[in-house]
Amino acid sequence: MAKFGVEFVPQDAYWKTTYYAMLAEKSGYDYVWITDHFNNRNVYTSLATILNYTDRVKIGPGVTNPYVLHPMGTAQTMASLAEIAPGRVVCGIGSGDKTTLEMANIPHEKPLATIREAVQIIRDITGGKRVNLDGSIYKISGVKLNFKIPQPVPVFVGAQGPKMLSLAAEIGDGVLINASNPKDFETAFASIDEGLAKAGKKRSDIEVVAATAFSIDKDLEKARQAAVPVVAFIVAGSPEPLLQRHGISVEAANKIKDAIVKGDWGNVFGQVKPEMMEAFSIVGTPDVCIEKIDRLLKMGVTLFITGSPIGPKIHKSIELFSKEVLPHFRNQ
Ligand code: F42
Repeated sequence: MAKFGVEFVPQDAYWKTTYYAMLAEKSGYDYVWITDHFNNRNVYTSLATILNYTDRVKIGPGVTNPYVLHPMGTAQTMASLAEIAPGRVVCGIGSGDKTTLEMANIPHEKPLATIREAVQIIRDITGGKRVNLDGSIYKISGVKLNFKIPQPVPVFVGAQGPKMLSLAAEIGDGVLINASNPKDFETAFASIDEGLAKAGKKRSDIEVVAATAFSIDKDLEKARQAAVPVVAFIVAGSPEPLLQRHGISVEAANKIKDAIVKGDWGNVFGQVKPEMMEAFSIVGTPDVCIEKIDRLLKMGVTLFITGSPIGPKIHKSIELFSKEVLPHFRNQ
């Protein structure tokens, strides 16, 4: 049966994100993911608070990165969280937000090898092993936690590019794909299958996660308006081949980027075209959302995430999703 997750950006005070997470658990979601960006609240503080106020839902960073926090630190934090809530903690890790890393003058070198070794370190340390690694990135000797958790924390790898997608499938317990349109999943599955073949794994050995830009409301226009700023940022930050895949010109993307930089939001709203919304979000009434989610699940997505903005009012959209979308898939 398909699983469902929700992603929160901890841009609000901790109690608000915790309240949303409690609501998501009550509404029947299986996973809560908290994004990790320096300018927002700390992801692990948010996760610890949420764990104390929830009982069932699985939670994790979606996603942290090995450049700002060394994977030993990530492993120690994940193990500590797993002690609070055994079996409910998962670790999402990706190569990180280039802009922030540049601002901190942290070299973003060799992301593939860095992620490969980081995943091994997190898995081994949370699995209670003494870690000795003479890697091309990390050299670690004799590191071990002096407390134990029942099982290693599952590691999901956030990936967009073909090589990272392949690596994520090869080494991860799950692949977290930031995309909303079937075309992107078609391309992603080719890389995922390559990675699985390398590791001698099957599709059923991993979770394939669609981390979508999602907005639901009974009023289609309200759902759309809520998603426009998110789609604008995605278009502005997308590489050319991705824009090309969706028939969006670089000039159109640059116009949006310029308007964002100038803070000219009236212009941003004017420049975000229907084809951009279609390419980079799932937006609509419950019926429309069901149809689009169904399509991704039929392609092989096993965990669907309703990501930012979720809807014009987060709590109302979670309730609407729970009442009118989730039952459709739970009763199948
Ligand atoms: N990033 C955040 O900072 N915070 C978040 O909360 C977050 C959430 C999130 C959720 C899902 C998801 O899929 C991604 C998410 N991200 C988040 C973004 C993530 O951190 C990455 O920025 C994003 O996934 C883009 O990275 P990528 O997977 O496309 O990989 C990059 C590095 C890439 O260019 N990959 C290429 C590819 O084909 O996959 C390979 C690049 C390559 O070959 N590099 C060489 C190497 O050896 O690694 C050489 C590079 C060198 O050093 O010169």
